[in-house]
Amino acid sequence: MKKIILLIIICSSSFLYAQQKDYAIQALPFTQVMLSDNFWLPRIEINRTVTIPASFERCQATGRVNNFVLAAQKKGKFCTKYPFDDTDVYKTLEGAAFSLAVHPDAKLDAYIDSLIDIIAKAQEPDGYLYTARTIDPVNVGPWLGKERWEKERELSHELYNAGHLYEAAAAHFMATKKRNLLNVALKNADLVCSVFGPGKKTVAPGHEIIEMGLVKLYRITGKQEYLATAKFFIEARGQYTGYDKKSTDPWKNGAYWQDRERVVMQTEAEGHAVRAGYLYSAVADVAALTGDDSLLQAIDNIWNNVVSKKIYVQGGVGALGDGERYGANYELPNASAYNETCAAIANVYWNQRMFLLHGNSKYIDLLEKILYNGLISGIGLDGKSFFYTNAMEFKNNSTYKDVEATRSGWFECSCCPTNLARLIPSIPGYIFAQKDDNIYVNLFIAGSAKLTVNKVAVQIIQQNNYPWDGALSFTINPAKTLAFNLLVRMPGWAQNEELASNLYTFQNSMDQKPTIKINGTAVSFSINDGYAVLNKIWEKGDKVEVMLPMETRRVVSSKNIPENDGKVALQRGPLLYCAEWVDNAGKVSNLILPSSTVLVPEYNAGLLNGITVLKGKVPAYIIENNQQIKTVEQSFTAIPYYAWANRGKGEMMLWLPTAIKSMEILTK
Ligand code: FUB
Ligand code: ZN
Repeated sequence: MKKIILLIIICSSSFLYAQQKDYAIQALPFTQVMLSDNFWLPRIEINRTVTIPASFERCQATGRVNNFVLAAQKKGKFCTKYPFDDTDVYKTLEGAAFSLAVHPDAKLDAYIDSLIDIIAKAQEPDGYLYTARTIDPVNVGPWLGKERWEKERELSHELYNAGHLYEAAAAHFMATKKRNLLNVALKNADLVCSVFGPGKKTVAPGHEIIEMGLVKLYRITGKQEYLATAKFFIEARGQYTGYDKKSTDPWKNGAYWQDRERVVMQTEAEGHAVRAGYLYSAVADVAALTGDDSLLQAIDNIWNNVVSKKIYVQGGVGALGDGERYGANYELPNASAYNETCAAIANVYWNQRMFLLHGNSKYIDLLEKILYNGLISGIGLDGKSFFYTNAMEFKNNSTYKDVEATRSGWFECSCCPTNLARLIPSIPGYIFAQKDDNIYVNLFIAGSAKLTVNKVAVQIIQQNNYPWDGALSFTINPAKTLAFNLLVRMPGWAQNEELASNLYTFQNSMDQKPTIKINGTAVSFSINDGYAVLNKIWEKGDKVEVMLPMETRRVVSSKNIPENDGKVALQRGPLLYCAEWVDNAGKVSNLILPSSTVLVPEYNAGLLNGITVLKGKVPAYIIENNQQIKTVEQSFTAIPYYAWANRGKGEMMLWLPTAIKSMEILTK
């Protein structure tokens, strides 16, 4: 009897610990939000019915699943290319679990269980799980050391694989309450915690994500050691003595792995952009859970650096293909822009966490920009074709090998498709957040949400035609009359702020301002940290109507990016636009968009699953008989950037010149 009582106390105190410090604001889980939205619901459905099944098929067909089978048998040869190929199975499984959480599907559930069975059998008795070694530990590939963890700092991805396993396990446990994958993850995490830590092995994981994964396991179990090990890995950065700190080569000075300096000393986003995004997300988690202000200060500084110097206007990060990494400040080339889809995903994770820490809408403004532009450009409208890189322009004479103009079904290194498979079903979890009796409405996605305020159930119904229309309606249905604050995000773009820095600005300021009505009556409101604060004793059926002025805006970039001089980008609401060949007489690199051009938005239900296009007349130069340069007036159509490359291969430009400055004549 005594034993039982003691056990209960231990469990509940660790649970309590987990509750002591955390994000001040909590996101409303996606399982509490039922979408009816025309923009996102079809995407989530395609993810469920096309992307996830295609992804599982590709994991099977390419040998990724077979690697686990071989590891269980301890015979054969690792049959794919990269040691992190296990993670494609984990990520797809994570997406499938999220999907299952809101869409019960016995067949999928059983398939997942069968996969988990295969994964569990590949785990070594002490918890180690990494098929690239287990299959044949004597003959390992070049990215692996002879011993476990030996090349973790550089290339082996042993802890990266573990991190994705934990993320998948946490999702699967949340969705099904089954412990089959969770037990595999916990056994692995226990091994990791027994190997790494103070007085044990130290390493700055070569590709971050284990830190975020450990935090998720900590939240589920309350086991302090998981959080401590996540913090240990973060603090291990900047400690390795083998780098040449004077070198400017990021692989020699450690910057590639965010390992040049201790995290608390870092002020700039550097190195591999996906690694960086996962690190900053984990730093936010650990700062929230431990109250470590020095960590918080570091990510605040790094965030400011990204937003003011290292991000593309469509929200992409990681400008350089060489190392898939951040460039120097203002190094944002258009012709060779890399912008890996996974980096956009990592940046969504990070910005959500920054919001949960600070409660400022600027983080959600950026999250929205990434989500509606540089992230979903990564997936074709068919749900099974993907961009690994997200170009800023594609010209017919482009010679940049990394610039993709057509999407592919899969890649040899297929991190992006499987990362999308897990991100997309979780999107409803970014819509609402709550701190006590403050309810934040962050994203304008139609549907119905269930919350609890002071123990009273509240339903919020969102209706809108966003992002095409700025008219938003919210019906508030508390179970009984109840006072709380409804904090509705007033996007920067609706208030003349393109981004929370001067990297990109709107060329002209807009006179219209957002307006709000409650039950048909216009109300005045104050804006606090970017939110309209609506304080009221709410009654069932109360209706809030928000009007966000949605004009077509021209965006200009800071003089610090000289190649954007004299060019504009087009934005309407949260969407950035681009000109694509197919709508513009087969070519776009010959178009000029003077400031006098009037652009008219026009909704076209039959185009690209329904989009608002921008139409106008522009000058285009054409060359006649290889002798004459002529300027003609031509119809111009711009489409949302995310929708390009769904109608064949051809030119695309996001930044458009406003005048002809000079012209190159072909000399051969
Ligand atoms: O290294 C694992 C993944 O492969 C990275 O996150 C991607 O950038 C790709 O290199
Ligand atoms: Zn990727």
